[in-house]
Amino acid sequence: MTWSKLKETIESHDSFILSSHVNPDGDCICSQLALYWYICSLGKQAVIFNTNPVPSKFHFLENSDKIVTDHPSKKFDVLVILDASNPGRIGWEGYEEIASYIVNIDHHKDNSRFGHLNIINCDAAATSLMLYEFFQACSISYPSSIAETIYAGILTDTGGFAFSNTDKEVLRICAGLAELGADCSEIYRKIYSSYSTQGLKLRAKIWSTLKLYHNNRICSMEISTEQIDNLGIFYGDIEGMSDQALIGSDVEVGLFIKYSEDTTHFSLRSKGTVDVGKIAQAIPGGGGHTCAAGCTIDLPLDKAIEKMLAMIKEKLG
Ligand SMILES: [Mn+2]
Repeated sequence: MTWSKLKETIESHDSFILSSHVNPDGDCICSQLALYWYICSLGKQAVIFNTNPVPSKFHFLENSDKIVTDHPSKKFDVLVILDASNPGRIGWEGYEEIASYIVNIDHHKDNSRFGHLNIINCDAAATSLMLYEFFQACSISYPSSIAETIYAGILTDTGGFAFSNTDKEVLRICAGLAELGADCSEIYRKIYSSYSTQGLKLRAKIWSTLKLYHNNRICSMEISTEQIDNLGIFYGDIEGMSDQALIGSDVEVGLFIKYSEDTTHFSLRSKGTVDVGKIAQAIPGGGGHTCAAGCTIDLPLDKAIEKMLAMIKEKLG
């Protein structure tokens, strides 16, 4: 059984580095923090290293201040990559050299199984939910702070229990986490009602760029990296804007676009008629799920939008 293999791997090594994908979301951070807690609880050494910092809305999570963005100079026994489907997603170089054994725990269906130990469950609503399964399978009991962390990871990867990956099993697990001490409304408030003043001003700017295409079936909003930098906020603080592009009743595909002079990043959302994961995968380095995906096209904004709209229209018919 794979979970016992993970437990054995942790028990038989001493030092661990945990990493996840660029622009980390709630599931990245929460799955890392849950595993970090377990490794530390055994008296072993663990470092969490991500390319980008933790968005401020997740600062309430225990040990989120321990996550570093400086590439560690030392080597570790084991590298665990969580919630990332291929090494390109982690955004840093030299992952093969930093540890001799690589574990990948993930739920993306485009996973390339690049680890020595791959624990991949494409049916799991979140990687954090897989950590819940690990603790269950190995009878590992954990404090309420970790129930809160796992709950927060599931909450964010299901879009606040709104995406189609929310099912009775997810709700049952979350009810169990609430029983263990996760305060549902408090966690929701901290994550979803936590915008900084600058973040709100930026959101107003983004809303003003709304455009509709293809009989209102495609909606896009955009922001330049220059505007983001000028307001001095983290990319993660505008993470939820991609979901906002999908709230129109006629809209089937939503796009949230971040662009610089010659590079255009798309966060894609779908209500299910179009598999945006497939669209993102067609672009090198892109990927994701049926209803939520991302990719970067190395073209200026207008050319990149043209290319993206053509791909979506072809699928929408
Ligand atoms: Mn995830």
